[in-house]
Amino acid sequence: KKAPAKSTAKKSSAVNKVPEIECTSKQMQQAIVDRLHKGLGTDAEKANNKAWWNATCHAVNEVVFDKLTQTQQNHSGQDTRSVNYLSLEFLMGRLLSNNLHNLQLFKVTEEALKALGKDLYEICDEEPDMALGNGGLGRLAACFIDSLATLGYPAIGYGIHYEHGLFAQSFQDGRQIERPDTWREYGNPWEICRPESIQHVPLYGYVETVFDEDGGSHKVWHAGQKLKGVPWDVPIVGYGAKTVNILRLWESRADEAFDWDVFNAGGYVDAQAEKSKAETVSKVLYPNDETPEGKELRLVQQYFFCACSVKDILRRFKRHNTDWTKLSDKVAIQLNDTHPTIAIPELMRILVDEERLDWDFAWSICQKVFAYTNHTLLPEALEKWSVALFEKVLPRHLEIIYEINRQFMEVVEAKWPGDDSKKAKLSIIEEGDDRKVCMANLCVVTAYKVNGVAAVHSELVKTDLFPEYHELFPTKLVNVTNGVTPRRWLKACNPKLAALYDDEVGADWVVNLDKLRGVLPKAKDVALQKRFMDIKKDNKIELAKIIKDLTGVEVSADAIFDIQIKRLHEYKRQQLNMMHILALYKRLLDNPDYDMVPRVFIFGAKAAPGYHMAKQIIYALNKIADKVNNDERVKGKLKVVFLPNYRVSLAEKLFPAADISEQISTAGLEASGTGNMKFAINGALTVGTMDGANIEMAEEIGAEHMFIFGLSVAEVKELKQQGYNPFDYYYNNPELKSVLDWLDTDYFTPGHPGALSDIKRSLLEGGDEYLCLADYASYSEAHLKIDAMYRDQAVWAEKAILNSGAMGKFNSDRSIEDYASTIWNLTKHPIS
Ligand code: B1H
Ligand code: IMP
Repeated sequence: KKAPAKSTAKKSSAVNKVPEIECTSKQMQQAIVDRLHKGLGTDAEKANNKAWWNATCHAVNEVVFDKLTQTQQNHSGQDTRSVNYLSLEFLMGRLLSNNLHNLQLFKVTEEALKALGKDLYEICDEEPDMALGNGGLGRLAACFIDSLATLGYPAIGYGIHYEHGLFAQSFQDGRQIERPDTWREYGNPWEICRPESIQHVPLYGYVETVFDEDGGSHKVWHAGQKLKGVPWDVPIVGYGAKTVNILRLWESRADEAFDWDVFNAGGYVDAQAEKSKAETVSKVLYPNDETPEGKELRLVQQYFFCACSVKDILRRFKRHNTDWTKLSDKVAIQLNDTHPTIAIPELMRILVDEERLDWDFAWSICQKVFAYTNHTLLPEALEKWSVALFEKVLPRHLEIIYEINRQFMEVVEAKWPGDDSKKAKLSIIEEGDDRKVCMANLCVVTAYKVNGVAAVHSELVKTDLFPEYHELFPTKLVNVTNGVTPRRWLKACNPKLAALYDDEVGADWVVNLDKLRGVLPKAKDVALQKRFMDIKKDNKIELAKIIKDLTGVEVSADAIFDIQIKRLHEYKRQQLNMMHILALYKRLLDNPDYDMVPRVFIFGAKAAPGYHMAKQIIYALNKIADKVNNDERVKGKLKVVFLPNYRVSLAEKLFPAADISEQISTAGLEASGTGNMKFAINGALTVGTMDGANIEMAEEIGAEHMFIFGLSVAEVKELKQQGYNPFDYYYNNPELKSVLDWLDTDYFTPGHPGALSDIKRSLLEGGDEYLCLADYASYSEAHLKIDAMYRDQAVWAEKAILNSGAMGKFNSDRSIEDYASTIWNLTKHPIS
């Protein structure tokens, strides 16, 4: 047995503990009705739920804006050091319920709406998700800004104000259909437009060398196009509502100054075309999780938002400072993956070309300002831009990168004299027919710290991804394990379990998740187990209704709810889950009395629109679901549902209702995972590989309380080195063989034999890159253990409590404290 307080994580001390907003239910009623009347020009009789939602948000904003102003005045007045979190993605989800919880106004508002004949939960369901992100990376950014505000750190999130977030997904005959997301079609109450802080962004054009009178020279970039960046601020309310930080999102518009030229030349229509071209820059989020698009528009998006953000940061700095040596005292810029890398040469350009600082001085500043988080080892995810494209879009930045690289190659030469292979590997410019700029290399060369997102990932960053850089800069590469905010992912999404924890360990677990350890010694307590399992059952009943609504499939809350929700990617191995489902189905058909605890397999996943195999797997799962769910021979023991349009708001209904969490990536490929944490906090047991944060979860929880299976990172490497042959497993495991052969028939796709064959082909002739066959037997065995354990509800309840209670480390407050102390050197500025 594990000793209890095993977490070595530092305690996070939130500064915002005491609720201080005085607001009675009557006052809230009044504020909401007022907003209906005076803000929306309607009344309680006419208003639909959307209007009630809008009015409630505006009523809440009256409190939020006040706190926002206080915080911003305080930070600005004290000229505090702040962190600037640059991210192309912020997957915020809905804000009403979360803001109410963080303001500690949820109960009051619930009562107020009840008195007005409305249900707060229904009103919250009206809110469209703010889906400005793809998956884990974007949601992590959202959890981090929640924690930064909760802990009282001065921080700004910078991103893009996409008109369309991640596409909405539906299914047609089992195939994924993408539709544009329209989160702000009718406006959004949470954002404030700030035309007073507009920025101007040059693009394209050419670079001129201007010779100075003193014999020196400097560069002038003559832009071919100019964009205007309009900032929209979303207030980020910390728990306890003392600190309200901002998320600043840039929207692109045509620059009027530029348009006028065309207009005056008689080109009114051309000017309109320019305008709409400018607006496409922030039009849509690229939907490729893990596989960046090398398209011009994406590079323009990246530069546009970095240029706006860097200028905004410098504008604030210059309000109080003239001494550039102070920039790194006041400003930390965190690059969320390589997507905002272009901020580095942009800062250099401004310092050298515009502020006319000496190159070496400017470079020393840059090296103290930027830090970079790496989120993936997948080779296809490492961003590389073609030099030709760079030269066209950002000619001056390319020159700057060349100069950074030239100087860096001297460092490499000094360390490894004459070693050209080292230079080729470390160079920011990849040579070849199509020369490339390697963004990760530029980040590592510049940043003063580079972090991975879980212990194993950070080790692999040192040993496999950047070993030479690690040799060169031995203290640069560090780890900060990911975390998730317990406000959204327990308190708001699972109110019943949250209330149980309030009773058991005290309500401040919400700002100190380690407190949940208080339930560990009571894990065998029958009364606690009953409350815990009753809550789980209630949540499953709720989810069963949603499943029925969305898919028409009836599922029983007595079955094991076995859930895999995440982006569809072959490395995440939804296809392994699928193979096991087929095996169960086969067992049930071969033996009508096959003894198994009824199981509902639940999926939610979007596939990148251009990712063929991912879309095939969705299709296969939908087809298998159709067949299984309508087959009476399985006697209701097996159900498969694929919920359409997985998104944050749906995730909030799934995590609390899960018995089993599927975290089954090939070891070494999931950098961290954060869904794994959300499941466990809500009392699901994990079936998972020793990958990413699963490893640290096993350290905290005890591996014996999880269903760990499959090859380890070292074993994966060894097997690949030996030469992996999936056919060895295919021919040696008859169940596996028959399952894969099934995919060649038209059993699941009547009239279309072979419609699923390419999945089988990629697992056999294709070489099974992600080792599904190698891990299959072990996975299947883990599921037998799940089945056996579930039969003893006391044991299951005990394990569920042990999982949830041990998750303190995976609080994003702890992650932020780690960043603040090891990377940002940031101090709290509590707002009184
Ligand atoms: C993660 C991405 C990502 N890693 C490129 N990398 C993208 C890469 O649009 N793009 O081009 C988008 C996203 N996302 C995820 O980050 C990891 O796979 C997870 O394991 C990790 O938990 C998450 C947060 O660190
Ligand atoms: P993971 O890949 O299982 O770690 O999932 C990461 C987190 O990202 C999930 O917990 C969700 O909050 C979020 N997420 C993943 N995929 C999607 C998606 O397609 N839409 C919205 N959110 C997603």
